[in-house]
Amino acid sequence: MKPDPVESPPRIKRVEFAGAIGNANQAPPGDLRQVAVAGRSNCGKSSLINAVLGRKKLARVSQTPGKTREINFYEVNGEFFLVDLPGYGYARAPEELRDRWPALIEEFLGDNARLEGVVVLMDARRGVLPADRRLLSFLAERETPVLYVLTKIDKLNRSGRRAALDTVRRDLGAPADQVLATSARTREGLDSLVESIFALFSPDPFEPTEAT
Ligand SMILES: Nc1nc2c(ncn2[C@@H]2O[C@H](COP(=O)(O)OP(=O)(O)O)[C@@H](O)[C@H]2O)c(=O)[nH]1
Ligand SMILES: [Mg+2]
Repeated sequence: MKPDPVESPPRIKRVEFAGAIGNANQAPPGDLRQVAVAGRSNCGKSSLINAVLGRKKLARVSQTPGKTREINFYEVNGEFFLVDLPGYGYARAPEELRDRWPALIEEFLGDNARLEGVVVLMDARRGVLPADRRLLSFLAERETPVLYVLTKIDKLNRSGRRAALDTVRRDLGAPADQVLATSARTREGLDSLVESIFALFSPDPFEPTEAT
């Protein structure tokens, strides 16, 4: 038997906008498996998606938070969809929209056989807020794998970072390595995030596995 080849980390090589849906009853733009990205409005979701997918303006960085109500699908390497969910919990959104977003999000996430996991973004300076808890308990009930990601970590100094990470880990009861610290601005943590996203698909579906 040949020894295992040294594995290079998975990379995002090719990204295409695949389509958008406005409600959870609409079909996704294909059968690929999905990893969704969720977070409060203004948590830095668009910036992080753009930074991770390596294309400026792929996901709109909004000057008017809370406006995006669609679910956008980005096809990555022709292998899976990164799914951009609407931001939730924006205090100044019109009431009927504010109430509808969580429903849209929960309908989409709740009954989705193609969903491999959800990346939940939280502003590092704000930590886990009630709307995040609602989403996280919803996902926990369904045993959906979750990656916890702090955003805008560049805004904190060293001790602030440690405090933010400790607080979130304690709040979530999450093991240390399940909470990632990221910055779209400095690109800190983005390689780890990409690796963690690929790791949601296990066993590795992107390499041919040899029968043993
Ligand atoms: N310092 C810093 N600011 C960020 C970062 N990511 C986003 N922002 C800022 O946070 C605000 C909201 O970002 P956006 O990506 O539109 O958030 P979204 O509403 O969650 O999509 C904008 O003013 C961004 O410039 C980051 O990593 N570092
Ligand atoms: Mg946005």
